[in-house]
Amino acid sequence: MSKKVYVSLIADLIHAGHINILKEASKLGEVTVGLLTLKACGELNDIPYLDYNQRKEVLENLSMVSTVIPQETASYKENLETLKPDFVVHGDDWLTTNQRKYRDEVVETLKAWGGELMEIPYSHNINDLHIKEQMTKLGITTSARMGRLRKLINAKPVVKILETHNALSGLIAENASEILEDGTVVTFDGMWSSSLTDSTSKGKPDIEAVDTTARLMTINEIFEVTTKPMIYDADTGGKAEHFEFTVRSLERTGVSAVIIEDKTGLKKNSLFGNDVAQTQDSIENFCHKIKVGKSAQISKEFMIIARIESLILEAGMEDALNRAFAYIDAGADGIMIHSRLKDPTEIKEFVSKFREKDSSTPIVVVPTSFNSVTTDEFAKMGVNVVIYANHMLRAAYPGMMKVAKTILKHKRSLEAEPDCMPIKEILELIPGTK
Ligand code: SPV
Ligand code: MG
Repeated sequence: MSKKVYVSLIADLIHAGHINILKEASKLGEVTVGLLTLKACGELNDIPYLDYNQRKEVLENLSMVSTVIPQETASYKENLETLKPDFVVHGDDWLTTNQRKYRDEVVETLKAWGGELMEIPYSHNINDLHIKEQMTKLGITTSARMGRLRKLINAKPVVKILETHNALSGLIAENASEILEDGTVVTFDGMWSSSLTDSTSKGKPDIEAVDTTARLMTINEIFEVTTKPMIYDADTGGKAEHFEFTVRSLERTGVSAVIIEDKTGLKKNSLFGNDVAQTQDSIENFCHKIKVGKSAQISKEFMIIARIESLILEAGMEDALNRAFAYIDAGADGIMIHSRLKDPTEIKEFVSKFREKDSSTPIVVVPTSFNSVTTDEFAKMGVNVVIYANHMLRAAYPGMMKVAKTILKHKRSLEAEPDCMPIKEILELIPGTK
């Protein structure tokens, strides 16, 4: 009887490196590919462009592959224990990456029935990451960018979004990364077009005074130099008749989601709370606006997310929950629950009560005030999207003001230099400057 061989793959872009591994694997016996599901890919922070069935179809048509089965987690353990393969075949690259823990688990698991791990020398001149980097440099299509947010929400425990108010802050959201203590590389998943920071950076108040055309100009500048998905803060969405057009314009531009808040009249920023006069819309009116938006939408991927201001305006938890379910019934694709308290208790209470009745509708939070909660904690609570809504602009302004005042004080710029980026660095910051 031929030996059983197991190969685990994402197989988004099949290249010579994969073919080499599958060829070697098929020399050992009958190959079963454990194809990572979207959730499993999310655990590895590697979200494929192609969906599961598209990837499966390619693999099933390769002569080296006998069977394709789903691998539901980044860990191989469950599939290995069911299949009990004689061999697992993998590139030797995982010895030095954050996948090392899965490798060690494979070795341990195989011991139970005397299976063997075969490691094939990694093809250094060709790998997915490099190809994906090259593709990212070429940019992204409007529809691929738009659809990406839904994929990320489905795949990842929590989606991290950073505020952007111009192309430069867009580049930060695109490129900023950090290596954590356990070796995991973390990045932001997408961008937030904030009404507060887009207005502020144009020197205007956050009262819907900057019109949609001007807001879209900012987004187009950001989209010229980035590939990540964007969530758009549309304030109240304006009149339902106008919101229809906003939805179409956002879709055409490639924005993934719009958030509208259930306020009416002259909108003021939520972080003022009841310190300024603000009125919440009726459930009926707001549901009508959601319905109009949903029927204006052309693509399947675009999302309309309803933002509930009940906690901001001290209308109570029950009102917030009633509204959430009414807005979902009207067709909202997600809920944003806002709070301006430092203490996250009311947010936690909302999420847990909401999740008792609805386990799947995405929940979005903007933890500007309740900033002690980590993204991991939000994920455990049942939150899907966390938006850091204003930090890039709030970081930039004090730096600029300090330097301006230092120049005034010293009647020259010498003393301001330590607070400025060196000229050589700014010249080389953007590739293609030379
Ligand atoms: C924004 O960023 O403009 C928002 C979030 O709407 S908040 O400022 O918290 O209201
Ligand atoms: Mg806003």
